[in-house]
Amino acid sequence: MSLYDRALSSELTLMKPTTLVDEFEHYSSWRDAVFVRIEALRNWLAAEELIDPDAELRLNQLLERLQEDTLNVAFVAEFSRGKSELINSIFFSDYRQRVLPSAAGRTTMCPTELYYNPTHRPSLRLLPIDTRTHEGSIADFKHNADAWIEFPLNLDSADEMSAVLIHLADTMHVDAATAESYGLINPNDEETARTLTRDGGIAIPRWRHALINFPHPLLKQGLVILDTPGLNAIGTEPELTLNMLPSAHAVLFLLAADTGVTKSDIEIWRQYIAPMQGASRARLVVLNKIDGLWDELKTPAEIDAEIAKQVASSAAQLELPMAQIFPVSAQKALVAKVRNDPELLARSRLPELEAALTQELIPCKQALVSESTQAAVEDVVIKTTELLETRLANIQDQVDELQGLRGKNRDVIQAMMVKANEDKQHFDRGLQQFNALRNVFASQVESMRKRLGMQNLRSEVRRTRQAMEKSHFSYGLREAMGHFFRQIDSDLVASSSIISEMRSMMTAMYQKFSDEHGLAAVNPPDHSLRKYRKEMARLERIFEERFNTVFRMLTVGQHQLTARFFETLASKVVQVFELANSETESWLKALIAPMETQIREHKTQLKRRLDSVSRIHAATETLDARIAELEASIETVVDQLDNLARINGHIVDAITTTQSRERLARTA
Ligand SMILES: Nc1nc2c(ncn2[C@@H]2O[C@H](COP(=O)(O)OP(=O)(O)OP(=O)(O)O)[C@@H](O)[C@H]2O)c(=O)[nH]1
Ligand SMILES: [Mg+2]
Repeated sequence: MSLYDRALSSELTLMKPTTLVDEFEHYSSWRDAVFVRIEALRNWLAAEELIDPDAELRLNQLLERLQEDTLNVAFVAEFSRGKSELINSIFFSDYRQRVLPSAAGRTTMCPTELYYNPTHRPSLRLLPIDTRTHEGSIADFKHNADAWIEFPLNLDSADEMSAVLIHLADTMHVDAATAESYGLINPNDEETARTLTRDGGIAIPRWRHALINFPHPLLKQGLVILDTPGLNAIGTEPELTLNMLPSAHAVLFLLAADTGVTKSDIEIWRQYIAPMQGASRARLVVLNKIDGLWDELKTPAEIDAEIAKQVASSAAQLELPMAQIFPVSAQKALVAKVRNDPELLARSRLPELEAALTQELIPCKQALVSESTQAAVEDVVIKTTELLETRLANIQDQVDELQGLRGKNRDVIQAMMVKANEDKQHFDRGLQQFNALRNVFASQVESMRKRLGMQNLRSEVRRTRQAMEKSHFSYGLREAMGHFFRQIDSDLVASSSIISEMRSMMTAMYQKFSDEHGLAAVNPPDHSLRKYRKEMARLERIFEERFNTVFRMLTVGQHQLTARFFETLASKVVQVFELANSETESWLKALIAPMETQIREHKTQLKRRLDSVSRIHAATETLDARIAELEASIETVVDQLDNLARINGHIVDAITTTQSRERLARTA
């Protein structure tokens, strides 16, 4: 049993687990239950041979997403506001001491991600700062284990762990030119002049990024915590602002009661946090260090009034409702948890923040997951039900037809055979039209892939990179980037129009098959590239902002900086395009696959009908035997429909049970 587990089990006997741990576990078990039931659906569909490749792909993707589901919480603020201390007190108090280094002045020197990956040993991994001069974003480096320096974490010794984690605060001394080449200082900046030492050198972070793999119960369930250093480093690591903060499900922004809301607090808030919008995102503002206001000469009521005053003025400055600001003392909360002092814990007001975090974060996340899960499952279930119902109706028709033959003479049977044959031929002609449509689609898909494909994008990136290298004035750089974004947008617009054209052609085809051959009229799925265009516009805005602040004055170092910024931006654009591509490819499958399934089904039924009439005509089979056979298959299909509805019901139950429980809890 590790020290950690021991600490946890004694914790369990001493006090109730915090609500956040509780709710998170609850969420995870909800997700596991949903997973198991969707897996059951997929397996059943496969066993009954009712799954088409598109549905199989979608269900597998859904299962994968549920398994890899993470919940990202980022802590952002100017330095020394107490981010690391707050993380210690919310998540690591079980360790009964500080896990992350937290001290006066700048402490955390690089963005730090805490997560748990069971296939890797508990460790601290550090990416050296000089990788800033190499090509590749942090996301790229994550795939390259050799780029990192790894320290194992000994879970049995809190002291040893703290000794290792102190590396998060490592700095090193370099000359100004080196710091500039890493993009860490701006030589035109007053601040830089002030920070240079007498020999012209400067202390810079030793690491660019840190990964902590740690088996905390919450991290095991998929929580990912992002601790960030103060403003300077935020501004200079583009990936933080491009990628990590926008993908966080919740952001905690910290202020400190001892400093009040400073100019740089407001800057960070306006530039990085306020623009992040969307219902799926929780944003909490924390006013930390309220213990500084615990004046022993004042009454509790006076202290409360003082805290309320600070909350009100912070709210006014950030233009937020007061209820969105949580006054706490991270440090006293940590002490209270370590000493098991409920009175001090209550005074630290951390429980209120934890409750708000729990209430905002988990329901937001759960709503998102259940929405997308429900939509995907519903789609597969509806398509399968339609298929089975068509099959049922077809068999029923055949039974009726055969029953009508009782007591009829051979001439009538002969006529029926002719009719069945005609129907089959008519359908085969329809099929030829469908095949022609597929050929048209093939050439449309090809021209779309030329626009949207990765090859096109990569050569666009190359062209822009060359144009940037050639230009020595900021005007040229800006022009090259502007051209890059315009080109991408026009590719997206062209692809969008191909998509809508294909969709309307498919709609017409479904209508035709439904009118002429009685196939179910399916509404082909819609697909839009709008969100990718929006994302590109966002990236362009970030570029513009950065250009206006940092790149306007173009020194040699700045030129390198711009180039590196472009690399990060380009790798993000590549990522977005990869997403757009894979989504478009799955849409293409979803556009065509259901029609193919229906056609295959209809063809089988037509052939079966012709077979049975022919066999009866040739007197190789009696009418009654054939009808009995068909009735047996009706029973099979009816059973399948029942089972499908039952399995779907299980999934819906799994998704909704907990939600209503949560709603009850919230309204109670
Ligand atoms: N009095 C008081 N001090 C606190 C509180 N929270 C943090 N501190 C102190 O403030 C200092 C900075 O805390 P950190 O946790 O290192 O702050 P940070 O935001 O992570 O700072 P950087 O890592 O430098 O960006 C430390 O000395 C903490 O002990 C609090 O609630 N009350
Ligand atoms: Mg810190």
